[in-house]
Amino acid sequence: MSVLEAESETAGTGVGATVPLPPDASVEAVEALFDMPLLDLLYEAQSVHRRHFDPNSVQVSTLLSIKTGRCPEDCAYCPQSIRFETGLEVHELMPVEEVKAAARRAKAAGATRFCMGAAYRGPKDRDLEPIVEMIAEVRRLGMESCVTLGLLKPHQARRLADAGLDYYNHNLDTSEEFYPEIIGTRTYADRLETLAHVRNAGLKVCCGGILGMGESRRDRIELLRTLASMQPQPESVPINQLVTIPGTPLADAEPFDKFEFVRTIAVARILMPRSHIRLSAGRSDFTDELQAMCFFAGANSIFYGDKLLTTDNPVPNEDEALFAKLGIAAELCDTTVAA
Ligand code: SAM
Ligand code: DTB
Ligand code: SF4
Repeated sequence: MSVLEAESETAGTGVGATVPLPPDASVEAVEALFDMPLLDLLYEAQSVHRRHFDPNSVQVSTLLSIKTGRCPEDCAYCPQSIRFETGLEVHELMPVEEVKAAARRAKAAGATRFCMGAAYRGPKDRDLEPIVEMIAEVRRLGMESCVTLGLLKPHQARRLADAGLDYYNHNLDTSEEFYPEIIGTRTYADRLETLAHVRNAGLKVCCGGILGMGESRRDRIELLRTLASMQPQPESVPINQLVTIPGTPLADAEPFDKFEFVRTIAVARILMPRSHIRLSAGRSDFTDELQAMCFFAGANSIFYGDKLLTTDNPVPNEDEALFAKLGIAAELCDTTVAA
């Protein structure tokens, strides 16, 4: 049986919830969580997780790059920046019909959320019109829709909301302090502003970061504290492990410690008890056992399909086998609206 057919009966909870920070989410308190013996931390995170979610249910999203490469930004991790020679196969915005066909294939494979990514600093108004049609098709198919298009102006966020978009993905990537080491062409404040426009337009927020860029634990703590202090907290929190791309400034970054990855997931779960925490980029590099540990730490969402935007993801067969071995079922879509 496909992993996507084995749906659990319990959909996720907590969409749009305003969650007060735990009584003490000071730097010291969050540091103390990171410092806990690993098994105590996992036990705490799993206990929180079970209060809010079915522990054997994982949300499954499909990702498609609708505009690839030639991005003017200088994000040091990214294969799609025009500033780095990464040998990427570039393409302009895909024709609407091609995206619609891909969405139909995703639906046929059982996907419940379809996410579309574009390598823009931010979209021009005229770029939004075909994207609005793509969103409408995803909704017609009865899937949740998500796009990630870079910086947005308020009227653009409203345009997307009017089109029926469910989620907007825009990551903070790291702490405010470390951020300038990674990105020079837009600021942390720009990102927070876009996130505010997205929220004000009534969209659900998908916002997370990347681990393994040379940041310190203190930076990871600050990233999580910033995410957790957003009110409401982001409904979806992707935690990416850096995928090192030859030609980018971070090509030779040291491999990231896997237990630190698990700890970061666990602390995210404790600080954002009702959010879906997504085990995102980097999964190709993880063993089954490590992924199981991430699920135990409170991760409850993945990207399903053999490609992320431009890099490899585990092939569907592997994920199906993993879910079967762990007794995990794909979460039902918690949106019933179809245009
Ligand atoms: N251009 C838009 C933006 O930056 O907001 C949307 C697309 S961008 C590729 C989406 C996210 O992918 C980035 O915010 C970053 O967190 C993640 N990402 C990009 N390259 C990555 C890599 N090599 N490893 C891990 N995550 C990556
Ligand atoms: C997110 O946080 N991770 C996804 C999604 N949001 C758009 C993208 C990961 C990209 C990894 C590098 C690539 O495939 O190009
Ligand atoms: Fe462009 Fe987004 Fe890549 Fe940054 S992460 S270079 S904004 S595509």
